[in-house]
Amino acid sequence: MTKGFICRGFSLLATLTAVLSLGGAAIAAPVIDNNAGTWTDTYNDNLGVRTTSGTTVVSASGVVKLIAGQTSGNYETVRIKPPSFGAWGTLKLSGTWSAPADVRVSVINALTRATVLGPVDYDGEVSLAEIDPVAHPELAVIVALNEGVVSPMVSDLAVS
Ligand SMILES: [Ca+2]
Repeated sequence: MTKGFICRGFSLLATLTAVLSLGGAAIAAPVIDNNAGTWTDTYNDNLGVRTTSGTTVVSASGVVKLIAGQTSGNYETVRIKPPSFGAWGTLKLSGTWSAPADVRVSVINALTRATVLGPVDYDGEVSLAEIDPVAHPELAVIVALNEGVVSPMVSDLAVS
């Protein structure tokens, strides 16, 4: 056994210990369920968020919200491309906000970055059924947050 191997072994052990010590509450996000054909991000980490502007992922509480002092901002998801998809279904957000205009969503082709839907006020589940899965095999969602009566927080985002 070489010294290098031992070091790598300890490093791996340290990594595993770090992962295990997070306990059952840690959910690797986003979660892709190939059987259900869903892509879900619960924001328990920032792995599903590609970029932020004026917003922040608060992993401990599992939400995305405006940075303190900001009245607007946005974030973009990583590429959404669940292999089991035959067709795009819906975009669904959960969280707290005071009016549909506080949360506006756009859907882009993650490869060409062309907008394929929106921006629209989020007023309940958005159908993605009109989006051609052949022309647009990978999508990304851009969520724009605007402070209303309350500061909006998105607690999860699901695409099917
Ligand atoms: Ca959450």
